[in-house]
Amino acid sequence: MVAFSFKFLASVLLAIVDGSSALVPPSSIGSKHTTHRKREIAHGVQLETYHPTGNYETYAEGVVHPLRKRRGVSFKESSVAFLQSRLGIDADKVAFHSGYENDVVSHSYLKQVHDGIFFANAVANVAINKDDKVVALGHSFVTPSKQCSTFFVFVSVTNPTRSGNNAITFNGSTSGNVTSESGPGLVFDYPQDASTAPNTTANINAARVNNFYIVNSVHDISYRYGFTEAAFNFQQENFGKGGAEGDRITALIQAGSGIQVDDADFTTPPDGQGGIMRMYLWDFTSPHRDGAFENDIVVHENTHGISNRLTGGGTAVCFQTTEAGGMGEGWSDAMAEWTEQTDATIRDYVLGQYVSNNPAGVRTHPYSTNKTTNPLTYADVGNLSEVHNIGEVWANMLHNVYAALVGVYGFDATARTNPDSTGGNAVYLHLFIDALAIQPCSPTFVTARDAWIQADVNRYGGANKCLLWTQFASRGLGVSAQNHTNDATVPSDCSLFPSN
Ligand SMILES: *[C@@H]1O[C@H](CO)[C@@H](O)[C@H](O)[C@H]1NC(C)=O
Ligand SMILES: *[C@@H]1O[C@H](CO)[C@@H](O)[C@H](O)[C@H]1NC(C)=O
Ligand SMILES: *[C@@H]1O[C@H](CO)[C@@H](O)[C@H](O)[C@H]1NC(C)=O
Ligand SMILES: *[C@@H]1O[C@H](CO)[C@@H](O)[C@H](O)[C@H]1NC(C)=O
Ligand SMILES: *[C@@H]1O[C@H](CO)[C@@H](O)[C@H](O)[C@H]1NC(C)=O
Ligand SMILES: *[C@@H]1O[C@H](CO)[C@@H](O)[C@H](O)[C@H]1NC(C)=O
Ligand SMILES: [Ca+2]
Ligand SMILES: [Ca+2]
Ligand SMILES: [Zn+2]
Repeated sequence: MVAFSFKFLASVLLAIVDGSSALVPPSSIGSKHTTHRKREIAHGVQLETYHPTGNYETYAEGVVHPLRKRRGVSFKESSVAFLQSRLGIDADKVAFHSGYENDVVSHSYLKQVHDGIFFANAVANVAINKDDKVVALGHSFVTPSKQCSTFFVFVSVTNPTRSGNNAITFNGSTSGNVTSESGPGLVFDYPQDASTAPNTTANINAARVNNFYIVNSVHDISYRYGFTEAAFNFQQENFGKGGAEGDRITALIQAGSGIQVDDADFTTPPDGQGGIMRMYLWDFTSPHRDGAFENDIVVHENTHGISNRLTGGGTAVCFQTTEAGGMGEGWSDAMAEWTEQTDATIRDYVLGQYVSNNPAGVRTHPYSTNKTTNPLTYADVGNLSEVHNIGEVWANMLHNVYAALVGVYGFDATARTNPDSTGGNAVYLHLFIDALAIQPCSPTFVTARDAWIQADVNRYGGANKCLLWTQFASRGLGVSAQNHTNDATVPSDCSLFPSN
């Protein structure tokens, strides 16, 4: 979402667990940001949810698992055996939820079982590299003193106007009229007339086509970097390539006939159920402007689906805490920025300038490597409670990482279609996607940083270790950062690395 939190339509999750019951004691990260989230579920009704602390360990080149010497063992069995041995629990307490293998690691997403009952948010993820060694373990397993329940309310995804395998776009609502607009030869030429109302037939058609195009572009870019069928993406058909299908994105243009203004949102149900993007009109100008024409807002919304699906194995329930929800906003802004940078000159980036008719856009600061232009650091998170504000801190750290990678490796204009590119923008997007898949459920700034550094070991042999540490540390997320207290230190072997 651009202006308010996300996806509570899709999932209301109650996880009631005694804080002292964690199997492995929670780490010293003490702020409620990392374990709680308050949200309004009806007018005046607030719900505070608790989510077990996500413990996270990364192992650089990897550690052995108990089944490594046996032949014919699947990565699923290996990951279950590793979790059992690491936590000292029985096999019947662990169930395999989902998993897949990509070009650098295999991913297993596990859940805790007790007497055949699954624990909401008591999950684990294990990544095993091509050397058959475990490189990352995230878990929030708990002792079975109290039970958790999960409830999902789903909106049901069927009256097409603009449809394809990855997206279907409607005017207003899914009960909107069915019109056929594909011209001969698949020419989609629907010019916008910015001087007339956004809800003229011409402008609605233009908005639909633009939104459809951007959603398909995001599908194709993210697919090439690892958000595939097996990695729980959004497609109507999966062509036998794994994952659950029937879940393309439904995009509603001028949702609710454009009555709501100045916002956009995205609902992410689990893999196999379609994502819903709702775009609205913005009333900063006359005539009003349609969010479906602001490409970075479309990308921002779409990226909620990507981050929610990649983290935790397609369950889409891993960003429930305040900190994780905030970081979700950050990943969305960062991906939007990635699609808007066009060359090796790293410009400050501002989201939402068109709809707001304001060069400052809809965030508090431009994303910038300049600490005067954007002074946000990790410590600010402790003082922030609104998810978009928290997201700005994370997105700005990622902006700095992006700038440093492009500074070293240059910018490759083919990166959108060429994931084998060695350009800094391609390296960045690989780490972005890879890290989402190996980080724990309920990620924090600290665990998400660790996931980036581990992702770099997995794919690039750790070539960017010092670059990454230096950039995170420059914004307070150094080696000893915790509990929203800044730390600027980098590992000792990185101390001579240039900072910018
Ligand atoms: C974390 O910070 C909060 C607020 O500053 C403080 O109340 C809490 O005691 C701290 N926890 C730890 C473990 O340092
Ligand atoms: C739906 O569109 C068709 C033409 O595409 C038109 O004949 C019909 O009247 C429309 N229905 C409504 C309710 O607008
Ligand atoms: C366009 O929106 C205006 C209100 O903003 C409304 O009065 C008008 O009826 C709408 N036109 C169409 C074609 O829906
Ligand atoms: C869009 O939907 C509104 C009602 O939701 C309808 O009045 C309008 O005619 C539709 N416009 C187009 C171009 O389909
Ligand atoms: C950072 O931004 C400030 C304020 O715009 C400007 O004065 C300063 O020169 C900038 N620093 C660099 C290194 O560009
Ligand atoms: C957070 O707020 C407290 C109290 O207003 C203030 O003392 C502290 O400097 C703030 N921290 C940051 C990083 O802005
Ligand atoms: Ca899917
Ligand atoms: Ca823009
Ligand atoms: Zn958002």
